[in-house]
Amino acid sequence: MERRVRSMPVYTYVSHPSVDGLYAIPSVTTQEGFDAAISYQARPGDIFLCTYPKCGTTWVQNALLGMKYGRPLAKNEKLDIMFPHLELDGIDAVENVEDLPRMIKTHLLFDMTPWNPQSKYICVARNPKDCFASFFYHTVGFTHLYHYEDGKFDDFFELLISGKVDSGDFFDFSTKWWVMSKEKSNVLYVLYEDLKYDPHGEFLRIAQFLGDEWADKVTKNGNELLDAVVNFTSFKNMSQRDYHAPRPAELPFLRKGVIGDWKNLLTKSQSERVDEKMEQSGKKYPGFNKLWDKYAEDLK
Ligand code: PPS
Repeated sequence: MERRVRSMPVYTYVSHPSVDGLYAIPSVTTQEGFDAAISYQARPGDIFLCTYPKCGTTWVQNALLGMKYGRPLAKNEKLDIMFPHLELDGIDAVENVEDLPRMIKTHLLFDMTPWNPQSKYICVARNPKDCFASFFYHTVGFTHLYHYEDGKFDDFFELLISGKVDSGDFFDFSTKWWVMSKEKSNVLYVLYEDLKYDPHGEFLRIAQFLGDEWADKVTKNGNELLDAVVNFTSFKNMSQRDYHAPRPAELPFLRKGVIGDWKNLLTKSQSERVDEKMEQSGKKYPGFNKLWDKYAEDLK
């Protein structure tokens, strides 16, 4: 029998007052699960890692856990248990984290994210073109979630550019968190590309944002822990571990981890459409469209 090729990944669609129409989330979640997740009451001290998918979440999760425990994740420890994904792993997984401060991953738009002025929110953003390329391979590779193993980039690009993928629109997500980082002292905005060029500087900035005790801890004994965190979260070292299995061997979760890989996937016209979206975002949120200018050479 001939296998049916899907033109769309499989998603669950949920509603939320902050979005027009429906919002796509991975198919393992239901509207009830989603509603329960976003009803989580953020506590003082909670650390939220707020990312659009494929922008460096797993990297920074490992770094934050490294700062918390002073060591890398052990082989028998599960990232999703120690640092649960709110809307995917559910509210119980978050409540079950006993060692405080709780660290919580989310891809939710700002208006959906549980808010507490005494929680901390770290947003990691990446240039949209590399994010889009990574998101395609993510969706093709997680067959049990999306059933999109035969997906074509040209089709998926149309979903990405119109915000119809799971976790919504890249530009809605990234602009709103950027604006909040300017307005609220408990929101920090970090670029994936800055992490690539200066992991020491950026992880120190994250530690300082979390508070003096974190900064003191990572810089003690001549930056001992900071150096260790940079080392064990290098792409090479993190690649020793199988994140979020099962995935096809040729599409590991830690795929390339570079700046500018989009050139191998997006056409000139797709690239120009992303540039156009950036320009529009800049008109609405002046400065946002300039965030990646310093990496223009790498991104060309
Ligand atoms: S997810 O599924 O949303 O949690 O994915 P996320 O972790 O945000 O993003 C995965 C991409 O980040 C790259 N990555 C890294 N790059 C550099 N250094 C390190 N240590 C690192 N860890 C993860 C990973 O390779 C994915 O990007 P691509 O471009 O697909 O390689």
